Amino acid sequence: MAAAAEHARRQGKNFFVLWFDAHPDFNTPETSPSGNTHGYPAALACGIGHPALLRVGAFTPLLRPDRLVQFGIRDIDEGERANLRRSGIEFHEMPAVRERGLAALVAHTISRIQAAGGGHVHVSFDIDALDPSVAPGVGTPVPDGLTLDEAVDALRLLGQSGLVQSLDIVEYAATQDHGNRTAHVVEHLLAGLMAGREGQTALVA
Ligand SMILES: [Mn+2]
Repeated sequence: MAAAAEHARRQGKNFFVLWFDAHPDFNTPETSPSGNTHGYPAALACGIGHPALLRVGAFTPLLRPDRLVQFGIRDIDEGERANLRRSGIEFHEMPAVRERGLAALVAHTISRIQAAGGGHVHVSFDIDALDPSVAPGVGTPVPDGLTLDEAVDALRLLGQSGLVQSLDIVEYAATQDHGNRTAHVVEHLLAGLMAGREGQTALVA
């Protein structure tokens, strides 16, 4: 994300992050019950957290809080929720995703970004956004996640938008996987994004 933010700045583009995850990863050392730095990166990207960790990128903040949108969230710590609210982060928890539909939420976000003049959209996809029955190969499974169809449809829309310039798919835990099932799911996710990018140059890191 730090590298993508730096690239976007060099191109003179506004930097947006669309974050798919069961977890907001918006803790700070003060709010984290576990003290696990794994729960910090979204907050750090927005310039919130321990000074030593804020130095990971070339500059800080990497990202304006109003340019971060999170989907599929269903495991939030209390202090973390307060951090999200204070920063004004738009985050869509699973009940809202079920009610409005992931594709509709993503389509709305795409329109908003286009209306703001577009920019560099980075997609950060934590595999635990998916339901553990779909993708068991993750370190921190949380029930009631996205279906594979929901995720692939959303990524296809993002591919079609032409806005996505960089992508990470994270948290694959091979030792937790059942016969490569989750690895194949990741292939479907990538295929969804690329299907929407017909005629465009693939730029995936
Ligand atoms: Mn996660």
